[in-house]
Amino acid sequence: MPLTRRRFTQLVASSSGLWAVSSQARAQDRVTSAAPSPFGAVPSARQLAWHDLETYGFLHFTVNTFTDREWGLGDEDPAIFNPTDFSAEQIVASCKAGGLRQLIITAKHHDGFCLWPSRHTEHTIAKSPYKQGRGDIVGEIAAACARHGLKFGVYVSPWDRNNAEYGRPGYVGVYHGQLRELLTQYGKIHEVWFDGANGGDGFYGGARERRTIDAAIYYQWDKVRAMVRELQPDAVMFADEHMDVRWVGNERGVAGDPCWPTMDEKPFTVERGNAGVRGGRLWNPAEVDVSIRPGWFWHPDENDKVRSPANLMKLYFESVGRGANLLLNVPPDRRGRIFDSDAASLKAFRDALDQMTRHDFAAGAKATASSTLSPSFAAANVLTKHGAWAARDGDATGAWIALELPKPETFNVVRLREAIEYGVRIDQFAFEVWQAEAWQTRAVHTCLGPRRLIRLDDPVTTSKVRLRILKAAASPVLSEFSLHLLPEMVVEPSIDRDAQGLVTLRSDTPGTTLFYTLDGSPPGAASRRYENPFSLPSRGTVRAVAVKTVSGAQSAAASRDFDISPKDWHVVSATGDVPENLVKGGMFLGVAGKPVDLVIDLAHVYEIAGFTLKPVFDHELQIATATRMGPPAGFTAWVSKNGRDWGKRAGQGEFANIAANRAVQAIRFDSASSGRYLRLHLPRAVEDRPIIGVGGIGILTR
Ligand code: FUL
Repeated sequence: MPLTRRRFTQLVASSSGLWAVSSQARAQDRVTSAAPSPFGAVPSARQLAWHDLETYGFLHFTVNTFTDREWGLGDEDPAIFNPTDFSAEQIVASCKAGGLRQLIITAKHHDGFCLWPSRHTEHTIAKSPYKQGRGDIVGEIAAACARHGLKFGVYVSPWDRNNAEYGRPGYVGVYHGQLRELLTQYGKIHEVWFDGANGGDGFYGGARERRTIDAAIYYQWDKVRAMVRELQPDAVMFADEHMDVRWVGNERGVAGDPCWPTMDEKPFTVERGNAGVRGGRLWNPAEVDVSIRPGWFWHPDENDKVRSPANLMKLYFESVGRGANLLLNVPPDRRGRIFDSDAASLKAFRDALDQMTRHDFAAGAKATASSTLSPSFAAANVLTKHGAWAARDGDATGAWIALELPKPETFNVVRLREAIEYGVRIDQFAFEVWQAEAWQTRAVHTCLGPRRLIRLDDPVTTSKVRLRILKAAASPVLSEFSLHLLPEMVVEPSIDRDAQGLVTLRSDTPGTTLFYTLDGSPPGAASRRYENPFSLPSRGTVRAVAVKTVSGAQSAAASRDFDISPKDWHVVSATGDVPENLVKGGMFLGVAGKPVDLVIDLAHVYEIAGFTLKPVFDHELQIATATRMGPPAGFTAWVSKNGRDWGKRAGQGEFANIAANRAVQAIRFDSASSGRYLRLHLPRAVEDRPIIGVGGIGILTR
């Protein structure tokens, strides 16, 4: 409850004994400061502090950075971990310049390699050449965060593909011990990140086998929770479910709309993680984890695939703007620094955001409302940093608050926040502007919650705005209603090619013209203008920009490398439904409980360096199929000239992180083989789902 000025004077006066408060004054005071009663679930103090972070960073850094993998196997030689020019200062300063308020480092990823000298395993930085084995990257990052005023957190993977005892009782003590080291040796920790990826193949001290565990039981979460609470009481814990902060259900950077901060006790599904549960008993808000690059770790061939400032802004509105927090991964490179283009993009995104928030056009407005609970909860509080407007009890659906600005202003972003310490009260609302002598609705949304940012397609000029509550479970309590102008930012176009080899460019930004190049040169308004889909059956790189027709504002360049198109290909055999979909696009589903074997005739002989596999998204399926279907966990591949003689296999491996991140997987063989036929054996789906689903196969000839 906000402390009003009057209450404050009273407290000072009575505590100093100078002024006896009369009973009449006390009764009066109860009326002026009457507070709303909380509705439903409310956040804990640590969750409230977490909500204020809005945007923070992930640092994915380990042996994978040097092996070019997304998931290490656990058999990596620590000697490969050797950043040549590591600088915690550069990493933290770049993240701070990008407005990230906390950094979470992968202290240990699934490969088991510890970035600090853990006493519970030999597989650590102490065995690496970095600082002759005397380095401690967790410590260096923690110290740099403290210097720069950023909060600090740790990711410590429960799944450990290195440890010989993994899957047996012995490892659990190791894991708890490692966690204890992290919680006691590095000062204050504000978030502990428990990754849901669990079990499966690993090195496991040389056993090289598949081990399965029941994650809900094996790690003894009750003990883990108690340890974190005892040693770091202000830290929030992240996990898919049943911790302080939940997973949003995808790694694409998109929260549901709505994205309720509450959940119930039913089992987690990606849909429920994405949308939350209205009226759920638990305060369990969503964190949106996404990388600034296609992968979580730094890969040299993704240096031209860094998200642009406009793309980051889109992510921001689709995560933070829907009340979630954005956990943006910025992976250090092999030097041990944030790569230039990642740092530059992040900084440009933040500069635009700062430019937007710096000025609030609602400042100085006159606020009126359908009702006010008490003077302490006056409508004008929505214009200040503290306090809130509360409507009278019973004034819920149909309540409104209006702002009359000192003069007409032009804006394109509206920021709204419920005072969540009183719960989520608003189900649905409309934002209206006064124009042509009438209220006009500009946006309608379900869920206001911790934060709602409305981004209007075009700036609007007006001197009166209104928020109308279309449905509420309790009288609204609103802590912010502000108006801003986001500088124009044009998102780069998307570039897609269909099975016939036709390339389509698309822009989400209305009023843009698209331009492209095919020779690798930077595209601009003088490049070829995109009118219709064009044919690109063979290999090529398409680079494209969107240019706003009226203002001339230009997007960053989008770039896509295409290999041979599947136009002339043919599926010789495949165990499952609609084999041709493997090359023509669409969905291929295997037979329940069976591996998938498939052979593709590529029509010509190519030097085959690898292949691509497009996963199917669960939301593309009927719910019943989605829970039974999963992308393949791994593969064995062969190449043949005639489709009969296959020789030795061209490659074998896993599709790293395919369950959570449904991006196209690009698999490169150790060496290229010349052939016309590609054969794949896909033994099982992830998470032991019965049916294997595939959204398409491609080849890599470079
Ligand atoms: C996933 C992991 O498997 C990825 O490698 C990455 O760390 C991501 C943040 O979480 O579950």
